[in-house]
Amino acid sequence: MYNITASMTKSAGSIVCGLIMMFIGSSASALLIDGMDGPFQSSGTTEVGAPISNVKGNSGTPIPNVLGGQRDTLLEQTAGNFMQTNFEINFDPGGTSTASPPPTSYYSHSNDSGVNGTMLFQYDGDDEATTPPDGGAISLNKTGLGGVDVTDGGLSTRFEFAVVSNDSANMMFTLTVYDMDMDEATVSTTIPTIGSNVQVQFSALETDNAAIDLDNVGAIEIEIATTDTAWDLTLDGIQTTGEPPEPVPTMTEWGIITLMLGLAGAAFIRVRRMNLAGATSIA
Ligand SMILES: [Ca+2]
Ligand SMILES: [Ca+2]
Ligand SMILES: [Ca+2]
Repeated sequence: MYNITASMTKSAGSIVCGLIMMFIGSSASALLIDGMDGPFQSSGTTEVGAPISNVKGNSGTPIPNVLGGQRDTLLEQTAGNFMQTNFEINFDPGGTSTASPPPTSYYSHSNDSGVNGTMLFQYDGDDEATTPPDGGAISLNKTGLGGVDVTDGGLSTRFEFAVVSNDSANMMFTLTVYDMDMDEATVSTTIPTIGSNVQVQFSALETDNAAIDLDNVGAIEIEIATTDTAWDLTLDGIQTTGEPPEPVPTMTEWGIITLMLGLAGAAFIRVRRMNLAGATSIA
């Protein structure tokens, strides 16, 4: 038989839990920009004055774990002719995995001795042919993402870059965000040489341009560059994340919680009495 009193106890408990969760805030949220997964993607050998663009994903076959389904890259060697600068996505450290793609994949950039090369990642939706012309630059569609909310409903507070390894003390990330009404904001930050994540706070972008609308983003660009040669860098992904604010309940809200706790307690006592009464009658 449906036990309405027990049901009331459960419902009251659920409401109280819900109210408490609502007032203390929910768990952290995250929006993935690039998981550095998906189909293998790499550059060929390049040299100074011959940048290599490379695109993965289009409207027919968007690649997974990439905002907008397409990753546009531009690799440009800036020093050291006849030696190689290159990158791989789906890089398998140690090359030990037989799975394809490997279970843990990364973006890895390496430069030979005496070589320097810059890297540009562009997340601007499906705007490129999958096979751009050799040496051709990638184009930027500032509204290609169509108005993505990178704050994830206000829960995220920063961009975060998962750094696996970096051997250049002068490694710089430059993040540029474009919104749908043609504002843009740029922040540069140094990447530590020890393996720790790099964070770019939304507030830093808003300081650069107060008109930037992070809840209405049209494109994102990330440039990686350093003055050093022979640098190597491995990244595991790019996302937005952040702990939500934790509002303190007002006196009225505390009153509602107290009332609901009282109702739940009363219902619990009622169920206990009914159960005890039942046990007595059986005996
Ligand atoms: Ca694109
Ligand atoms: Ca593009
Ligand atoms: Ca704006």
